[in-house]
Amino acid sequence: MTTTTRPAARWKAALATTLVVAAGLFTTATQAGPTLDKIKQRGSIKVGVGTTPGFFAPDSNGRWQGFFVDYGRALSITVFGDPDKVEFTNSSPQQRLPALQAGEFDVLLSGVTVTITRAFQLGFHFGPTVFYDGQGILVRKDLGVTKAADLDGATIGVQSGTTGELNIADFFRKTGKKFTPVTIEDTGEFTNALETSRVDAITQDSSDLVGKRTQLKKPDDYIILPERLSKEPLAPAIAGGDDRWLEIVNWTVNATIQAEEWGITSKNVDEFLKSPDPAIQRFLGVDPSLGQAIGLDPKFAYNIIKTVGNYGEIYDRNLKPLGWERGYNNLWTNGGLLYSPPFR
Ligand SMILES: N[C@@H](CCC(=O)N[C@@H](CS)C(=O)NCC(=O)O)C(=O)O
Repeated sequence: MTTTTRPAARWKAALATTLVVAAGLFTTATQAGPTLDKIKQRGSIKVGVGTTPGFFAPDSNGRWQGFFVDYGRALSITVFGDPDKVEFTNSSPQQRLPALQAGEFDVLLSGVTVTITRAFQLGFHFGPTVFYDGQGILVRKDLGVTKAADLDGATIGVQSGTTGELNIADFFRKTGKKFTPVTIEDTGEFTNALETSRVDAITQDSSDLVGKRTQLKKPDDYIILPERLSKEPLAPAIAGGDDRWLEIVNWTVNATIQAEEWGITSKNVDEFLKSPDPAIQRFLGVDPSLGQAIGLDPKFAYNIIKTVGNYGEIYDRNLKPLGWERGYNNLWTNGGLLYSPPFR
């Protein structure tokens, strides 16, 4: 055996050094970011939300609760190590994207659908999809309608600024049927239009309709038609131009999904601190090397799981009471679409 370094090995060593230097530069570049700087200076995260039971709604004490709200608290934990350094504000579908662009929010957790024009034309970035949804139609039962195509000639309420406004027009164009859209910005007015028979039906993400139906005076007088007219992958939305903030959003969501995959919950997370699995040790910060390498508190994932729980716990706490099945919103290992990239 010779100890002389062969040319190929030397070349590899040189390349490795270059990569390490490049990685160093890249890390520095991703540290800077206008949104994250602003959040840190302000001492809190500004989150735009909707108002739908289960997803985002203030409780009787005025404290915001819900599936998306829990992701706001998880973000607050990643940034500040505290679930409550976050301020939730309701914003209409029409107002929220311009407000995000204007810097009034740091992130929207309001059921925003990822679309290509929102990415390219409007310059928004999206975190991982946290809820796979589809557009539904809520209709008065006494119309005797059982499928969307039966709504030929109907008057349908749509919320301005939503993908639903566009999808319903596509649906009727595609099927060669007619409808009269009534475009409404205000959410209260939107459901009110259905109750006062100003419209025959309203269309929105089914997540929204399921929650809003529970708020109607006579929910049993209305049904949600079985079809889903579109794909509505709902994800956290942020303004472009802050890579590090985007990665914080990405990996905060991923942590909740990865924890569920490993069976780590808010109840048993302390048991997992004794796990011999090096991947789990890095994930929970028992081995701090991962957190140190990425410049986050090595305990960030542990703190999220301990405080708000894993994806399944967040889902069950907020959405199970409304009768939601996991469906697509299940782990890839259970036939769903949720899949976290590796924490390494
Ligand atoms: N996913 C659709 C619709 C989003 C949407 O309208 N979401 C509902 C909540 S799920 C909302 O913000 N409603 C207004 C409110 O709740 O105040 C989009 O991105 O255009």
